[in-house]
Amino acid sequence: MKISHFSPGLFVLLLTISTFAVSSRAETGYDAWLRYEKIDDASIQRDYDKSLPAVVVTLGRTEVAQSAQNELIRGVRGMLGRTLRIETALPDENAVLLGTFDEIKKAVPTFNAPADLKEDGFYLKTVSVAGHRVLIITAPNEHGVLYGTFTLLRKMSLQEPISMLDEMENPYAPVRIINQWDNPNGTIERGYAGRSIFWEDGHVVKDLKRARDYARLLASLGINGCSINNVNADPHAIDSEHVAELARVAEAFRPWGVKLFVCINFGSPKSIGGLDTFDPLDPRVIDFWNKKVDAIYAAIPDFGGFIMKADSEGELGPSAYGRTHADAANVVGRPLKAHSGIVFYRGFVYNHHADWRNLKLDRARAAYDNFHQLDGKFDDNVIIQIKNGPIDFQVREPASPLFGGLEKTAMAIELQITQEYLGQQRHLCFEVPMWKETLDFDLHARGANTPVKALVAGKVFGQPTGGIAGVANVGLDTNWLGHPLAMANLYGFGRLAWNPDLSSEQIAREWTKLTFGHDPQVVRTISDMQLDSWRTYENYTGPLGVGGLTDIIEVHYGPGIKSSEGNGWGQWHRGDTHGIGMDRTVATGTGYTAQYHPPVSDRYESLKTCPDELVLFFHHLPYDYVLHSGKTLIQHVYDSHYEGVEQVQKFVEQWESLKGKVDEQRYNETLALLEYQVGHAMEWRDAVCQWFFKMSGIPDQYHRVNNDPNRIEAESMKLDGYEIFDVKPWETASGGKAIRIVSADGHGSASFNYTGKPGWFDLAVQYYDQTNGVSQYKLFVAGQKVDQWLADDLLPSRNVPSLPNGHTSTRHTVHGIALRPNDEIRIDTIADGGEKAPIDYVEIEPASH
Ligand code: GCW
Repeated sequence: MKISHFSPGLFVLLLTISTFAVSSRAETGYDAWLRYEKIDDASIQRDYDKSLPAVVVTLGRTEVAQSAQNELIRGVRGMLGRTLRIETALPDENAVLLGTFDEIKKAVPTFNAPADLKEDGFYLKTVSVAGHRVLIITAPNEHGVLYGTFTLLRKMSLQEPISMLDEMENPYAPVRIINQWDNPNGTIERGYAGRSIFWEDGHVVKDLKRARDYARLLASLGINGCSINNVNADPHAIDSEHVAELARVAEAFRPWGVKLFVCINFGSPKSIGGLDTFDPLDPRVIDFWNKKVDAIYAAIPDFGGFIMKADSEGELGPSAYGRTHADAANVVGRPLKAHSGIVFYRGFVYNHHADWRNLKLDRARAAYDNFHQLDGKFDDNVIIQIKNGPIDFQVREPASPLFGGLEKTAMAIELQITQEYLGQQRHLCFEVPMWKETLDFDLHARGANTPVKALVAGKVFGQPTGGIAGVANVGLDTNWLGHPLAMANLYGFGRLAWNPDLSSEQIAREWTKLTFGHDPQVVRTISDMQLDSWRTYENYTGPLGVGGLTDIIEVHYGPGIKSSEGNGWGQWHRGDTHGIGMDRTVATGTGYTAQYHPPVSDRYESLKTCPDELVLFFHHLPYDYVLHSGKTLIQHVYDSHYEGVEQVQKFVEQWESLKGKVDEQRYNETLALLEYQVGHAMEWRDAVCQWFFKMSGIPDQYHRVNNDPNRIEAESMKLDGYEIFDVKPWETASGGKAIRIVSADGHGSASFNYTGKPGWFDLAVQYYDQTNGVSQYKLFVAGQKVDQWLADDLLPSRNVPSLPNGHTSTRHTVHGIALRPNDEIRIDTIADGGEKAPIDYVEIEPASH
């Protein structure tokens, strides 16, 4: 027996080591997709040992060239456990050779660079030189060499063959930039993963390690620019004191070929320049911007340029002087041009004091109405940065018609990686399939075959520049974005910025392998979860293109269905007792559909052709309207919300099937988040369904809505130290009411007697976990304490007004409780600070495990 060669002790030891390697190594997520995990497949390891030379020669002397070399050494050491030997000239053996075309040509005169490589593109080619195999990583510029190196390492991490390489890649578009909405005080607008990695206390942080590591992550995807301050810009970010600090960030980015960009405040000439005006046509203002730009370039010679939000949501802009957006963009763009800098001027301009009673007004029209008429007036280093949809990063929007409305102006599409309206990295929501729909959407801007991706890359109307911008908002959380699965969005953004033709499936699978390894079950399960997650989120939040039904006033997280109505923000859905949806038709509505080219305009204008998924974006419809699917609108709302919750419950099961196959730390973190998501999805479902039921008066054909036989409302329990109160908005509590402690000593108790059959059950307590206190909860069954917990979560994300509502509603489930008729179920609580241990209801379900 072969086994007899092993001593039993050794066998046990080997087993322990191998299980240890798979399951219990804690991983924080800091390394993201650049883990360079040791390749454990022996045949692949052998193959790489053979095909990868032992020597690396880097011909360039720049910092970027050095980064490429160091990265190659780091990656190979991680994956193969070997340290490449550095030589300065081609050795008398096989080698990896890194250099630009010019450099390679000198070292290998027979080498022919492919003619069709563009800036930042690269070429991986195995050649034979003096009988030795040389793996060349080359490009027209050093950035391309770095991107080629990362690509080779990604191939190895994906365990793809590398023995005879002959591959060339060009980026789809020149602009591939990240925006961070960080404030100098260290907070991040719409950031859900901790404080800024760049700023603290009004200054750039001293230790820029995180900034350097971030630049490396970005470079690994081919991203070449990053802005580091909020578009709602503090003017001081570019005063003389801060320019010196910005230079340090540029220095941290430089080795990774990432250019620094800064957001500017259009009022700067006045607020920091000492002028009494910021009129873009005033010679003193022109002089201010010229000098400011020169001063920045004196400190940062490779500075990328500015990003500008003007005349939007209270930010100052050219309208103060009756000037145009073109005047504003050009006055800052001209001095930049002398240094090859660019200005991104945001298309996100709309009136947030609009009259909601006027049914002809429409925020969706704003970007096109503002910018279409200025086409041709912008200088060629001005890029109009346009959000993917016409409103504001909602869960489902059509592509912005402005992409098809500018023929003589450079554009970039702005995507939001940070999940502002998509669950704020508490919910799993992989955005790539959503972005793909927009990028691939044919706007028919010049006949057929003019997808958004081609328009923004300048390919349709021959613009020299353009591309893609992503609002990432990574923070100090160790894993960058908070949720262990959320980095798939940053990865996916970068991959699409480089190549928008990649499929969502490919991106999901790549990311999963790089992040969690190659176990086929792990790869399949996590990719499936990611790929289903956006539609799942849409299902339990906002249906049929109506928008998110999210509370739009403050935190943009939980439900708050009427918050969009009756105010000037313009995210109206016009839901009332008759029907819901914005009439954006030419025939009877706001005329928005006319901003699209035919046949797109016709498709949206007519109910016959308008797709269900966007029907409420374009049409106001009665609740009993029958969709193309054959369902009534109202039944679709009910069904999709119940399905959505079931899908999240399935995510939990899918994830649990990976126990032992994913390291414990990320396994546990993700499981906790998914379980939380189930409870919050239920809150969403119930809020939306209750609201639609009340408005429409039409019952759910399957009798689920407002009919929860297993639910005991807190307001119906026996209360001690508690009072009943109306939750606002009403739909965010079951039945509109909940209870909160009012006793002087802060203690409360709520109880009821179980009346059902004996058996095993799960008990779920739906309560509100605010940020302004840590209440204590103890659950007793027939006098026996079965669980206790603290309401110590910071929902949704640390910095919200803390009230019992759709943002803070959360669920605690105790599994496997034996109940007998007449058992008393009691919750004893202690309030803390402003959090009065609020409870919405208890639900008793047959035990799931
Ligand atoms: O979606 C909205 C956000 C604002 C943001 C604005 C914008 C930076 O709620 O927080 O401000 O968009 O994109 O300018």
